[in-house]
Amino acid sequence: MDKYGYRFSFGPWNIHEGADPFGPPVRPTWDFEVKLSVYKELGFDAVQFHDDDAVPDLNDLSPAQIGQQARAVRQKLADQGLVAEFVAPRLWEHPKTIDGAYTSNNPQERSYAIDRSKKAADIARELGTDLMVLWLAREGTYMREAKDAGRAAHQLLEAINTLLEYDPDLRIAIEPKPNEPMDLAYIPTMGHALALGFQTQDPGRVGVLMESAHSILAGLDPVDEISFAMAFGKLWGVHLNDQNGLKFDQDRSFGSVDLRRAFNQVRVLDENRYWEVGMVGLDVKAVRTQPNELATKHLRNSLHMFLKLLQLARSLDREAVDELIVARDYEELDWLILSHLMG
Ligand code: 3MF
Ligand code: MG
Repeated sequence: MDKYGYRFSFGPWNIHEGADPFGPPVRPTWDFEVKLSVYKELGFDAVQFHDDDAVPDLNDLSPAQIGQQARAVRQKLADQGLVAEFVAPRLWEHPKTIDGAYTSNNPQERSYAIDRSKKAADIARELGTDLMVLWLAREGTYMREAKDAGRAAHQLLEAINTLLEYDPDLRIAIEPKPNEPMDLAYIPTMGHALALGFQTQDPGRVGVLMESAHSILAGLDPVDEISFAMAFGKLWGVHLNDQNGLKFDQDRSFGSVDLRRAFNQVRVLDENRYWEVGMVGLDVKAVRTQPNELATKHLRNSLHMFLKLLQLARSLDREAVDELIVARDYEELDWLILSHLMG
């Protein structure tokens, strides 16, 4: 399979059990080792981690034990010819993160969040990656009056500065999302994430990760979110997927809802030489109805979709596009793109 220099990744959570808020799991849990064994055959190169995907129950372990377990995972990756792309601190499940993590109203809970994030940075180092992804899951409110958004911005800034200081090699990519689990999140879009990054004490080490579904949930076009971040050299990761309108976060297979939107995401990534700066992460989940033994096809489909759309992006008649732009014949441009996609 020719991947044109692109590297692909997903996280262990992308082979999942199909639970939703109204029903229990419908598929058994795959052992981590079994998950690792399918990456290569599906065409993937790298693994994304939450800190506890790599080191389960890390809150109960000493730094030495955490280091030891992370090194063992690194060996398992190497055995499969894989590498780690990033580590994300899981700051949304523990009881101490119920009111947010860095923006909790309780100072002990805020310091728990920082300590946990430092452990995630240690794990990243042991796994051989310098990249931390921050999905700020519970940094927001259900009740607007419960927190102060301005204070929260400073708490987030302080937390990121603390991590940058803690590990001078660490790069941080903020993954914005407007809602779910919170009603309203403090860092909902690329613009918010970039603004926060530029305010830190070392802006060169803070970038963003764009997830298609998250942009769509914010009422934005992931294509422009990608371009905006890449205009400033800040797109260090993507979570490509798809989303049918403004609902819960669906994590549908890439391109399965809106082919043209997916085409344009690939087109702008490629025009900006994304393969030189980051991996193509596919944050997709199999729909709940998918039988267990067939529950990796969403990953296969998403990767193949990317590569097919890449060919279409590269075979687009750019001269014809430019001429239509000059003539302002956007209706003909519309037809050219649709015809190109339909083949
Ligand atoms: C939530 C997400 C998360 C993040 C992951 C890494 C479970 O909507 O997209 O996936 O991507 O936690 O930051
Ligand atoms: Mg994601």
